[in-house]
Amino acid sequence: MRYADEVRQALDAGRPVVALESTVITHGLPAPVNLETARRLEAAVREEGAVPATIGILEGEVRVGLDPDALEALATRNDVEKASLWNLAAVVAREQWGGTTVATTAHLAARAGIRVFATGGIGGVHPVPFDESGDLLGLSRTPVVVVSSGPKSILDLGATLERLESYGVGVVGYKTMFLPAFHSPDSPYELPATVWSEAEAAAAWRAARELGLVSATLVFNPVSEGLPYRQVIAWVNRANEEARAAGIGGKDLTPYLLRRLSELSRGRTDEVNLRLLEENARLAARVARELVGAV
Ligand code: PSU
Ligand code: MN
Repeated sequence: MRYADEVRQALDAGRPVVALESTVITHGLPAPVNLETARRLEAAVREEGAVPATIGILEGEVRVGLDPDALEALATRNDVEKASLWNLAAVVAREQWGGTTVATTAHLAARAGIRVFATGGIGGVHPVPFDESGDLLGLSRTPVVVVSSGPKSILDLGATLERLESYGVGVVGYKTMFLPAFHSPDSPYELPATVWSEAEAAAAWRAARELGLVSATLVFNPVSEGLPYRQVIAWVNRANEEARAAGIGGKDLTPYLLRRLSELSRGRTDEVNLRLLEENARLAARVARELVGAV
């Protein structure tokens, strides 16, 4: 693992650091929005007084904090693997390039001593049988704060929430009692707990450490201006049917569905995606500041 100087110095000095994932750059958003977004997220973290550490794999080397050239290379090359936990070691061993998923980024962040991580939406249970994101089990054994806008809307939200309960992943809504549904700020699914401030979110993470829990603390942050839940569900159902008809599955399913949603909504889902990514980066930075000095 190689650290950017700025990240290394911030960690050594106990200053707030926020990890950012790279699959959203390499497989989630289309070019050139992906690179612009990656830069904007780093700027948002800085504006809130923390140091951004985008995590990715360059020629088999895990980088914690990417310089502008590295970020651009990851965003523009077409030979970048989607590095989930099951192929992470192989990508490193074979000296390949990789965009790290939520589970992978969370693991690497925890290993680097970074406590807070921001993303758009976490993976979960797909409506097709047996396709369940490695994010779920991964987050059950990785002690970091993960700020997201809920499970991605392409998923079975009810099943995803049930699975988070089964795996004992810590879940709190940020100023909401209902599960945010990524592109929509709400859904009918009730959450087990709510925090009303950054300080309360940080306190939940501290309590988890004191209790010896190993799971992540998921902070679900509803997007400020989203799309109506019913409308998103209609697009999602259609995209899922198309994926099934076209025989698309496995690791290609999530990128395919996100792109289809963007087409069906004429870009409105992308607009919301960018907004929530930035809002999550900002909230994560504020939570990281609350955790300064915590053990
Ligand atoms: N959220 C987005 N875009 C994405 C992802 C999340 O807005 O591309 C990525 C995350 O990296 C997440 C991954 O971990 O999709 C989940 O993929 P899968 O369902 O194959 O585990
Ligand atoms: Mn999958």
